[in-house]
Amino acid sequence: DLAPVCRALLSVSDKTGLVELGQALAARGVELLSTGGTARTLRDAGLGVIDVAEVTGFPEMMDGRVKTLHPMVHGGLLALRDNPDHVAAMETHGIGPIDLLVVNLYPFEATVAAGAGYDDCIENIDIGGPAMIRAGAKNHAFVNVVVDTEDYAALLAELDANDGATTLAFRKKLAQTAYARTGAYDAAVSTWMAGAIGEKTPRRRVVAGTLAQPLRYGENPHQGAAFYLDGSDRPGVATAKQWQGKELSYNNINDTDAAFELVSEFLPAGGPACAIIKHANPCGVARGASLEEAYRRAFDCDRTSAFGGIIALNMKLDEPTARAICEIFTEVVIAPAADDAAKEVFAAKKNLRLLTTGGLANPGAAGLTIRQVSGGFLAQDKDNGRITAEDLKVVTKRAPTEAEIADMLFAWTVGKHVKSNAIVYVKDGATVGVGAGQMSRVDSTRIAARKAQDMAEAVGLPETPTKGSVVASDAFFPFPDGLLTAAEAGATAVIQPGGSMRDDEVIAAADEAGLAMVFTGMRHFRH
Ligand code: 93A
Repeated sequence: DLAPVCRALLSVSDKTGLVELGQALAARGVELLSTGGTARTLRDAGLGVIDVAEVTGFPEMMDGRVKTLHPMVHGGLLALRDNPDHVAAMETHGIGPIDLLVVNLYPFEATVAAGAGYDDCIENIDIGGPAMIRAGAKNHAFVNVVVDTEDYAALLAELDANDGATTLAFRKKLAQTAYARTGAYDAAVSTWMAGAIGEKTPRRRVVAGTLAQPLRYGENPHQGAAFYLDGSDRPGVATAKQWQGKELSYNNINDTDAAFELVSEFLPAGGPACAIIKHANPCGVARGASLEEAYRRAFDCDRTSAFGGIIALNMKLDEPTARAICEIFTEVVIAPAADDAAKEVFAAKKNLRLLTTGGLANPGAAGLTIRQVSGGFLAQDKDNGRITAEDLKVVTKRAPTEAEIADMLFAWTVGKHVKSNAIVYVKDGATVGVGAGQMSRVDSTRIAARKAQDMAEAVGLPETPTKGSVVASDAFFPFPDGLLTAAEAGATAVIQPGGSMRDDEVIAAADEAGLAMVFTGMRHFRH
């Protein structure tokens, strides 16, 4: 199953390592064919190259849209060398076999990511490249297809190990990688087009990504894992710049994403905000007069859980905040930016990772969330639902105060980012108790209140922080018990979707307890 490599076609947009590869192939006696810019680069390095135009008998035309789309190329890639008919066809038409195809595509994803206009993106959809890749990969019985500059070294090693040939196993591996590339490429085009035409819920979607980074392990050390990019350029963990610290782990990436998506709900115009995440749930979220204060108030919600947490900030990290963060062990800090003094403070903490994103994510933007189930995937629109004070419907005798409304909206927004059943107590723009991921709503209500009480005792507060708080519930209270638990803990106002069969009972209980309650008409399950 060894196939010798005698003739190669090179056509690459990313010229990294091209000259070295061309030299290495030439040194092994391989004939080089190439397209315009690639041929020029090779020739400039003193290598002998045959232009594809010479092979096809056609010039590259239509701004390069048609350069390799020709039977002289595709016949050379697709012909079965052991099929007499194919061999006869090659002889009749003077088609020479192509044993090695080195292609990397027009940088469509990078063009989109750079914010290019519609026409520019269209022009960067490679047609001839994927056609050749798919042809060569189909014919991996004879043809080697290299689509990644990182595979050049492996190719040369393979040639050296097999006296200028490659094994079938090697070519199969290359073919598998090749189809992954063309699949992801078209997925990126389709995803971009959906956005460009404003199609929020396309009937057909492709879920594909390009490998960004193999991870050391997954959620647990015995699980393999990798990080893929979907080609969208929204600020976040996927596009952030890491300034220091070791590589992010699977769990770090997951938690950092949760932290940044949450803090992005709070625009800088509304003042500094900070979210601290543990196991994908917030254990403290707060606004403050300064960023440092926002951090300290978020930290005070649950100091125990905040240890080893992930911190997201909604504005540029400054030195005082950096110093405050360094008082305990933190895994990751993510912010739109960081000033030099803050970076200097962090530099002393070698294990702390600092990520900057260049901006906040837009929580109102459309997107797709995907979850795997055995045998398939579930895909849904991202939960980008947001409400304002105008959406609130007061259902109790007592109407909430302005301050209660502000806190209720804050609690509601945090609750959207807490795993269901989610209960969030908030006072003065800071969470004071978070109940997450319980199977019963009343348990979440109790746990959040108890954690607040534990915190008060640990730091010696005179009363429980939930006294005078508001409480948000991500879905309706099915019975009055959860609401009464919140009232007992000292909450004075409640925000919830409403819509239970027993809303009347729940409203009556709220009135009885002197609570103000509003319905949002929107639910924020997050499982
Ligand atoms: O415009 S294309 O879709 N038409 C083609 O026939 C074609 N053949 C190769 N683009 C085509 N290519 C692409 O050109 C390759 O995939 C590669 O990315 C690029 C290399 O062009 P150059 O050698 O001129 O730099």
